[in-house]
Parts: sequence; C-alpha cells; structure tokens
Amino acid sequence: MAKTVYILNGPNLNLLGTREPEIYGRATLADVEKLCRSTAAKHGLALEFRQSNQEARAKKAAGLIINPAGYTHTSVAILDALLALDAPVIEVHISDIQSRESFRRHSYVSQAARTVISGEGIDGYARAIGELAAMIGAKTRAKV
Ligand code: DHK
Repeated sequence: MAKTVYILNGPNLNLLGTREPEIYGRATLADVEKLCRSTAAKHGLALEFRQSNQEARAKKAAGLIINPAGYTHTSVAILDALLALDAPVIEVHISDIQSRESFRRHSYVSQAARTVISGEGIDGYARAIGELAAMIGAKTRAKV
C-alpha cells in the first residue's frame, strides 16, 4: 500500500492567486494541489491535501508537509502538535520569510521541521514532496 503524505495549508492560503500576487504569485491553491498530486504520484505516494484554519490530525501520515501561513510566527500549539507526530515534517513557505517583515523571520514550527523550504514559490511544495519521499523511502520512479 502507498505511504500517505499530508500537505496542510494554513489560513488565507485559500486566497492564493488573488492575495498579494506580487508576493505569493498568481497560482491558486487548486494549482498547488495539482502540482502536489502529480509530484506525489511520481514518487508513488498517496496524498491528503488540506487547507484549514484549524489544526488537522494527521495520524496516518508517513510524512507531513506544512505551510502554516500566519501561524508559523505565532503558534506554539502547532509546534506541539508537530512534535507529537511520529513522522518527518517539512515546513514550506511560498515567499522568502527571511527577507520580509521582522515579525515573519521567526518560525515556531521550524523547531519540529527536518527541512524548511522558503522563497521558492509553489515549486517549494514539489521539492518538499521529493525530499520527504527520500526520507520515508518511497518508491520513486526512475525519471522524476
Ligand atoms: C504564507 C502566509 O500566509 C504568511 O502569513 C507567512 C507564508 C508566509 C508563505 O510564504 O507561504 O508569513
């Protein structure tokens, strides 16, 4: 059976495409999901893709990719939830949080993340899936 990877997207990421496109680009969350589904398929991974303003349960996850959006910079609760998870976590940001306002430069979530990918646009999600696939030993096709 294929391993399941969860991709969780925090608040306001449902507005991608129209929200500050000069920072987040023109791709919609549906475009991100499409990219993630095709990348996951190449790695033989099953995918749960969610957008939520609340914490999601990911008990069956072999690995988890999270863009916590604004909660990145505020939420000890999300950090605690990730620390309780027995699966590798990758943190993704579409924009480069280190080169924006000072309040965005600190991430609580990073403490629980094996890797942080920031500032690569939505391609960062595809890279995260590839890195997670390597971490969890997914059966990646030769030509990805
Ligand atoms: C998305 C958000 O909504 C912001 O609150 C973060 C992140 C950055 C992103 O770049 O994907 O500060």
